[in-house]
Amino acid sequence: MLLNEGQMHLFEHWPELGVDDDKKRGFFDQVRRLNSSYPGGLVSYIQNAKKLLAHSKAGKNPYDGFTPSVPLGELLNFGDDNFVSLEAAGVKEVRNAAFVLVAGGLGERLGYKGIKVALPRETTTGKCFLQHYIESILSLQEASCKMFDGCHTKIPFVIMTSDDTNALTIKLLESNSYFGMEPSQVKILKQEKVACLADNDARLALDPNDKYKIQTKPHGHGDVHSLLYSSGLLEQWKSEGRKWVLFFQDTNGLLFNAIPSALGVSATKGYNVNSLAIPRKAKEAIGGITKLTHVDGRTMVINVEYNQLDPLLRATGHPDGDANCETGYSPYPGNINQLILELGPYIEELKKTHGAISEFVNPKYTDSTKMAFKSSTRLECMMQDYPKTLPPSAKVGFTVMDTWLAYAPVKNNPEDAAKVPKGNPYHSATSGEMAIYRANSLILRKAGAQIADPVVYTFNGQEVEVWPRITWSPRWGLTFKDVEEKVRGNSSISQRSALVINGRNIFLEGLLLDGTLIVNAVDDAEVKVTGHVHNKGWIIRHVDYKDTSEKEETRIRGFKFEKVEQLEVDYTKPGKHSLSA
Ligand code: UGB
Repeated sequence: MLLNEGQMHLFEHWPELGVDDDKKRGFFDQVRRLNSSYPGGLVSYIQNAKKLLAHSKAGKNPYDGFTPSVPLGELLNFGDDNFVSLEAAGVKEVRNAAFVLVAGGLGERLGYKGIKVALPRETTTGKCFLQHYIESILSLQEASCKMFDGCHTKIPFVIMTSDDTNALTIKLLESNSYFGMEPSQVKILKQEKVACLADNDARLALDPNDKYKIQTKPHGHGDVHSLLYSSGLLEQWKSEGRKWVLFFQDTNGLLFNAIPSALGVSATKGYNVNSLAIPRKAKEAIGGITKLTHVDGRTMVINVEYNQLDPLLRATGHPDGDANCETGYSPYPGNINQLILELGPYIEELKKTHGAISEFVNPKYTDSTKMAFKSSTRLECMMQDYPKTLPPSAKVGFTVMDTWLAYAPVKNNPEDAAKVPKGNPYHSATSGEMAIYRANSLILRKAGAQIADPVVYTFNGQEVEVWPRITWSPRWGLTFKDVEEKVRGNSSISQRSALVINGRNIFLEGLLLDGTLIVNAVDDAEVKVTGHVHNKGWIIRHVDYKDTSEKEETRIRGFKFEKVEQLEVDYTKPGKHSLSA
């Protein structure tokens, strides 16, 4: 098979039979794995690569013949009646959902040594992203089941890992008892890397350190579709009556603020595909959701990656390319790669494609003749390209939400973040954490509490707003209505304060907080928090990212808390309690 596909070079250096035979067997083991993990096998991979490399060399634009225009979608306003009713519809529906986290990426842009889902989402509680995601899913499960007598569903949670993240992800789950989720609810699907390509003829590259091994690199998050298809999980979910599959990325600490209402949109609009989006600044490094109309009449609503949107616009009569409009934002909403797919049509589509997703190749050529590569390349694919193969009858929509509510990923290292043009988001560990406090502060404000204005600090060269450090466990404030019901009377929180709400039935009733307060309560305890809490609190200290005496998690955010004084109360017994300070 390899010889037929022009891969003779892989064997040219092989010594005669009897020499290195075990290594040769190892080579074929790897070939077998590469063959079975790609839809259509290695022959398809090599043929696809030849085609895409030829297009790349010829400078062919994948969007040739397409004209972009601004698509129509759902625009939500946090906290209004429509938002609240969509959240209720989403919570009701979530018992029929399954969640899929793509966490196979190394996070090269962030440069963090560990896995990204193990990073603290915020350092007031120190809870990591994975813990927050699992607690959010469990809270949604509980809230959804409560609406239906006798519903005991366990929402499935799939994590896609890769060789780079698999062992550490399993270790994180096992050493923390799956953060309270039943281990049987969690399924790990490991993506395989794909073969590297050495030249324009798609000759496979050998590993520079091992001539019996083909060099491999990640294929991208688009692998999630073929893995789900081949795992048999989709059919299993269908037989259990499930209706929705929700995909999300590794480090967006705000994501679950958006899930109930977005799922509500999918359910009420009957969307087969619903992409979550935010207002996007022109040139921001997130894809733009675009309507593409082909000269032959075909149309699709699809993410166009940030590096392709600008040339596409320029080539189709928009001389300014990817530019902000009068709103101060690009007219193309930003894709945050959180997708909600309707399970039935998804399965039907995957039966046709087996999960293969439209691919691309991005070789770095040595010069303009495009005859040779600086280093080997490979085919890549993205999960948001799933709609590309859908028929025009498919209902493909999107939902735009406020950025402060829905999106604050941790992708960039401090040095790169500091270079982000002013006004564009940093997407760093610093901004990711500060975004949690800002969102929680704004949500509490909307619920009627008085929250002090933020002050501006500079950490690791990034100017950020520092709001009171307010956090709560997902079971406290899953939806805006939950929060509204728990904020009663006149409560106020000063800028230097930190508040941790850890329990389901904790009510803020005329709390005046100036300092640090941590309230922990078991589920059956109903706690009224009132009165004036004043203490020295937690002081924010700067940390330089080059200071290796600090932990990497701390250095990349550029600050830490000095815990000078706090009030921490634990309610471990059921019943009514009052914290009247
Ligand atoms: N991932 C995998 O699971 N496997 C892989 O092989 C690669 C990644 P990045 P990217 O939200 O700002 C995406 O690297 O791909 C996981 C969208 O394409 O963080 O540059 C990885 O673990 C873009 O349109 O992002 O850009 C992580 O969870 C825009 O929405 C996820 O895939 C952008 O995200 C994303 O990987 C964004």
